[in-house]
Amino acid sequence: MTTIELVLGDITEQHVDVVVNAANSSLLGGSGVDGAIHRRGGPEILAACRELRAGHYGGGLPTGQAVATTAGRLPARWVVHTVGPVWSDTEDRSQLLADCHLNSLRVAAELGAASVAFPAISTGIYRWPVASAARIALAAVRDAPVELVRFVLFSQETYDAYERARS
Ligand code: AR6
Repeated sequence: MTTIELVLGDITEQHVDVVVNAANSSLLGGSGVDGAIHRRGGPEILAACRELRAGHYGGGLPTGQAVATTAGRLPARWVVHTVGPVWSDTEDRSQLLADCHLNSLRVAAELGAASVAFPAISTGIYRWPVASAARIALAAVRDAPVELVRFVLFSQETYDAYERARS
């Protein structure tokens, strides 16, 4: 049985095995949670991302996929980078958002991680409505291959949406 926790807070402060980053396909950083992770984690994370781009991920990380790096100076052991879909009014991209969660958990389990913290992927710059994102995320982690999944929500509004989607 996986324990699912919701907390209001900053994902860069979480003492878990894996912190999931809502990255973009370049893997070379951005704003929002991506910016915070690189800022707090230090240059080791970017160096590891550059190596990935120089190797298997020369074309970038496709939407819905996930890949691990060091967590640098973060209290976590690894960062798993995933790329959420940009919200679309005309196309249903829900499966890609579910895939972000499923693939991040698979990569975490392959590393031997027991605890994973997720941000509210795609709900910032990528404009996914938070009530919908919360439903998709919570459904995707239901049978997670790890002991603990913690959603770290950065605003009360996002926290409340996840709480509503859980009940
Ligand atoms: N801890 C937890 N959640 C956070 C933090 C934090 N420190 N900072 C922001 N959030 P976003 P996206 C929340 O925009 O929509 C980047 O530039 C934020 O309030 O970070 O998937 C990437 O490089 C929101 O609820 O990610 C991509 O280009 C959630 O994290 C693009 O943004 C996600 O917001 C990805 O957009």
